[in-house]
Amino acid sequence: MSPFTMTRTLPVDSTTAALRDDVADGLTRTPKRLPPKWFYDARGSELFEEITRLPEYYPTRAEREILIARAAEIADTTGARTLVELGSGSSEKTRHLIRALPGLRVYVPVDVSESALEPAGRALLTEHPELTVHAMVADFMHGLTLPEDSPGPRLLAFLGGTIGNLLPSERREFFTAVSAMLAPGDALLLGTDLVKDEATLVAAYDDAQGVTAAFNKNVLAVLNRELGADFNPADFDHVAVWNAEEEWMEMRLRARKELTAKIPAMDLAIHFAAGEEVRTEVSAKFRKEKVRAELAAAGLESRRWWTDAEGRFALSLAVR
Ligand code: AVJ
Repeated sequence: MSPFTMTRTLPVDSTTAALRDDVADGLTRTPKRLPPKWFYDARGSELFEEITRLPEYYPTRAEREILIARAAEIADTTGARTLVELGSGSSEKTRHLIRALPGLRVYVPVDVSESALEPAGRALLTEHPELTVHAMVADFMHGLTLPEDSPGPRLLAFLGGTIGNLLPSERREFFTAVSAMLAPGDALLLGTDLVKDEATLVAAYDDAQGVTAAFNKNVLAVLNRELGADFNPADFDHVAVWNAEEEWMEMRLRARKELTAKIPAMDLAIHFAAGEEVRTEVSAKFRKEKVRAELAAAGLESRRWWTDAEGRFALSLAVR
């Protein structure tokens, strides 16, 4: 069998349908909101890569620091023969993990973007010809089944702090789904950004160069291209605020004037009052006890908690 296979459980045309649903629901309610997954077209993914290199955006560097320091411990604790990575993207950080896992046989990168999976999977095979790569084009929130060839013990990695993009109810669903996917003895490696001072958080989501502003406004370009909408990104300001009650960062787009955007593909006109905002992302920040409790509620027992030297970001290792 080929060491590289690609399975798609996400229908090719599901993207526009899901986008329409999210727009129909999110832009017709008050206050307006859109799910953050729509940032990541080719341009948005590029902008996010740029964000990870910004001086203000610490999570990527902090998580890499932990992964490098703890890769051997993760390998010892899990003895993983299969590594499943959700939202694998370019698989850059995973390389540290893969190098440290001597018993690893199968790597299963899962992403909604086929264009990210193909080159990343092939590049990994060049470095690790002993691996079998089963790439999966799937939405991990909806019916992800692991490939038959995924020998235990399995390690499922969800890195980057992307768990923070889910609302609390979605998080519960996610942990339950993950737990159901794992067999006893399998493990979850989870990256979570941590609660810290407001100034550091706001700077990370409102950088001086305006890369995050461009990333945020890119969702309007996605709506224009995919649905024929007529948003002018220049009509909106990028807003990043710390919600202290919910302990999450919010990104919003604020209309600079009263305007109506037309979405002909949906026979829809969206009115914005001057100053009206649409929430485009929540990025939750965590504390140790909350992570532990949420994992436990899904039947996942926390075994390790590691942070970077500055205590900004954490990796949790939990077993089923
Ligand atoms: C990729 C979801 C972890 O929430 O920090 C970066 C996305 N948003 N800057 C995050 C993001 C604004 C990022 N995640």
